[in-house]
Amino acid sequence: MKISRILLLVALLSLVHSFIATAAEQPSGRSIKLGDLTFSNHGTKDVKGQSELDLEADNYYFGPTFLRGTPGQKLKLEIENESGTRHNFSIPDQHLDVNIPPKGKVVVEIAFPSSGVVRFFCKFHSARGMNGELLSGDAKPQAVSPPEPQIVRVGIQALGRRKT
Ligand SMILES: [Cu+2]
Repeated sequence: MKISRILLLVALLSLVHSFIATAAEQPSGRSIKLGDLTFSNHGTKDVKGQSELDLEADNYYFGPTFLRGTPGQKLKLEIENESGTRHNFSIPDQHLDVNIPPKGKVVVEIAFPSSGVVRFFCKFHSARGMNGELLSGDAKPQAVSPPEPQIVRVGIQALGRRKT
């Protein structure tokens, strides 16, 4: 009788413990792996209906890391570099490759894809997890497949390289 009660207690405790462990893994700031790439995860932000967003660039992440918008939505990003390190914001398909000087700020305009996800990254620190994604509609963060040949060019070249 006593032993079974102890066993029950042990079982309960381990259940509680695993629950706490799972909950503790949820906050942002953890790295997640999508395909071959590591993403320093500093959260997901829903920007549907917004035209502007402040994005933080720091060592070595973008915050928020994942932006959720509607298919085709355009968004002006004010990217502020909080660090003393030079960073970069690149989306090759959208002709974006902009350096962000230490403690500096740049403004770029991005477009959400018609479906799925588009990756953005710092070309200097992508290998250290400085990656993020634009998520269209209900798309989940996912590994990005190699560029598809049928990608439609969005006419935002002129807006992409605005200098401050
Ligand atoms: Cu960087």
